[in-house]
Parts: sequence; C-alpha cells; structure tokens
Amino acid sequence: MLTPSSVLAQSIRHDWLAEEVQALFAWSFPDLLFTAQSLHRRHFDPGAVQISTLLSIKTGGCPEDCAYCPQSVHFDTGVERQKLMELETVLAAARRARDAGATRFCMGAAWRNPRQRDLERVGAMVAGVRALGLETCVTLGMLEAEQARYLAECGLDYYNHNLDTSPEYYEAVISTRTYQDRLDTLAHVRAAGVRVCCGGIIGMGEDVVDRAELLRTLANLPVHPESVPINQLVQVAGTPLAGVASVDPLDFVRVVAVARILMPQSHVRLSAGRTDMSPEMQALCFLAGANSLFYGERLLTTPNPDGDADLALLARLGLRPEDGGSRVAAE
Ligand code: SAM
Ligand code: DTB
Ligand code: SF4
Repeated sequence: MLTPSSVLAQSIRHDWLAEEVQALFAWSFPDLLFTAQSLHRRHFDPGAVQISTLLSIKTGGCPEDCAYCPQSVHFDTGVERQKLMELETVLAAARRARDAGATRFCMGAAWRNPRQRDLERVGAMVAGVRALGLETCVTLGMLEAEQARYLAECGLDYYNHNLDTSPEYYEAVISTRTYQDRLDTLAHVRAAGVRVCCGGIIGMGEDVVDRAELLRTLANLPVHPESVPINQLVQVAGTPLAGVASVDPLDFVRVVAVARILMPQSHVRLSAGRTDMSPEMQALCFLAGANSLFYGERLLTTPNPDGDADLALLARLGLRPEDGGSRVAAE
C-alpha cells in the first residue's frame, strides 16, 4: 500500500498502476499535500514560479471538434477568425511579454496541423522570439516527425500538445483525431529533441478515474513532459461543454498534487481557468506543487487575470517569478 513515506522513498517512476494513482486521489488532503510539497522541495526552489505568456498567432476556424474549444469551426462562439499574424506583430508582443517579466513565450495556432508554408513562417517567429532572450513554445496541432525536426532546427524549446483527458473519456470530447494521434505527435517532438509540454483539462464532466488515467498516461511516457499544464475548463457559450458541472476547487488541487507526485521533476502549470479561482485556491495549488503559470490578460481567446493582480498575489504568497534557475543543483 502506498503511504507518504513509501512514495517519498521511491525514485522517478514510469510504471504507475491504475490502482496506485487512484489510491493517491483517495488519500487525505494533508497526506497528499505533504507528499507533493516534499517532492516539490526536493527538485525545485519552492519560492519560484515560472512565467509564460501566451499569444494566439492564428485564431479560430479550426476544423477539429474539441468540445471545450471556442476556436472550433463546428461551434458558434463568436470568436473572430484571424489569419496567421505577421512576424513583426508577434515580435512586438514577445518584447512586451519579456519586459513584463515572462521567461517563455508560447504561440498557439488553431490548426489541425501546420502546412509547410505556415510552418516556415512559424519557424521565423521562433527564431525571432529566441533572439529576444525568451524561451520559445508553440502549439500548432499534430506534427509529423520531419516538421518537429524543422522546428527544433529553428531553435524551438518546447512544443505544447495536450492529451486533455483519459484515453477512455477522450472520445466523449473529440472525434476528429485520436488519442494515438496525440501520442504520435508527442513522440515526434521528443525524438526531435524539443522539450514536451503536455497536460490536460479538468472539469469536462470526467470522473476521478479519468483524472487518474490522464496523469498516469503522462507519467508513464518514456520521459516525463518537462512541463505539465493543468487547465480548468473555461466554459465558453456555444461549445458543447458550456454548462457542465464545475469542479470542486479542492478536487482540482488534488489533481495538481498528484501531478506533482507522479512527475516530481516537471514544471506543473496552473493554466487556464484562473479567473474562476480564488486566491486561496491558487495558494493551495502552489502548496500542492504548481510552479508555473500563464501571465498576461489573455490566454488564447479568453481572459486571464490581470498581470498586476498576479504579481500582487505572488507577492502576498512570498513567491517570485523564476529567473530560469529554480531547479536545485542536485537534479
Ligand atoms: N490547435 C492546437 C491543439 O489543439 O493542439 C493548439 C491550440 S489548443 C487551443 C491548445 C490547448 O488549449 C488544448 O489542447 C486544450 O487543452 C486547451 N484549451 C482549449 N480550450 C480550452 C478551454 N476552453 N478551457 C481550457 N483549456 C482549453
Ligand atoms: C494549455 O494547456 N493551455 C493554454 C496553452 N496550453 C496553449 C491554452 C488555454 C486556452 C484557453 C481557451 C482560450 O483562451 O481560447
Ligand atoms: Fe482546434 Fe486546438 Fe481548439 Fe481543438 S483545441 S478545436 S485542435 S484550436
């Protein structure tokens, strides 16, 4: 039986069993948070939070039918379509993000997969953003192996591609591509030597077993994603998931804690949904091992907390933006 001391005695694992992860979810809140926080401190400076800023470089009109997404062409959400941005517009936004304290700039495109011409334009954006001294991340949908290698050559640091939910619940959310398609893209990204940013969404009507299976799938990848975004569903009118029952905030904190326990060396990002989270809930997420967030007034198409409010919250909690060196030397 797993106990806090047995988990703390383990090394990094890639062979979690379904019942083990479900057992973690059933632990008492103090056991869960103690274990998560202990592991967090083993691998990171607990006072540092990595800051990423998002920009939607191509918005709306996406052919996929992800039931949560305001950018799908299948749902009437009022999101205005915007073609791929010009390089200079992207670089101006990246400069503003850097000057506001972000260390990573993440560019998202509402594509099923990038076309070659578009990929080359994104490659130029990656190179330009990197030249500003920022880490680069893009999320462009599915990638072929060669496309991942091309982005690596352009200097891409991270590729974001989420599994979103458990393999079992996935079909209730998306019909236009498979779970295996996503795993294949992740493998291409990994093989190209680009770091992986991969997580999911909580609050889509999934149950606790689905949450456990999402995290277990991530943790049992051959290498843990370096970055694990945990999104709370942002409900957008017009999407099929608008109106689904909201998540108990303490259950969301449990997800963060289990992610931290399963993937102790990864950055766990408190991602979408923070406008609906109290300062106390976010504080619990940091205590549970979250050590990254999206900073800036917008996510891709939906609002995010005001930057000043976020800096004030971090200050209230005695946390500070990471300067790129929060990992402890032992790692
Ligand atoms: N089109 C690309 C793809 O899906 O891979 C990249 C952009 S897509 C918007 C990136 C991720 O944002 C999705 O995988 C999903 O996890 C997250 N996301 C989208 N809409 C969301 C929402 N309403 N609430 C929370 N997360 C959302
Ligand atoms: C991730 O896991 N969350 C971000 C980022 N990766 C690309 C996106 C959140 C999108 C929320 C809905 C929107 O703003 O359109
Ligand atoms: Fe398209 Fe990505 Fe939205 Fe799915 S999540 S509809 S792939 S933009």
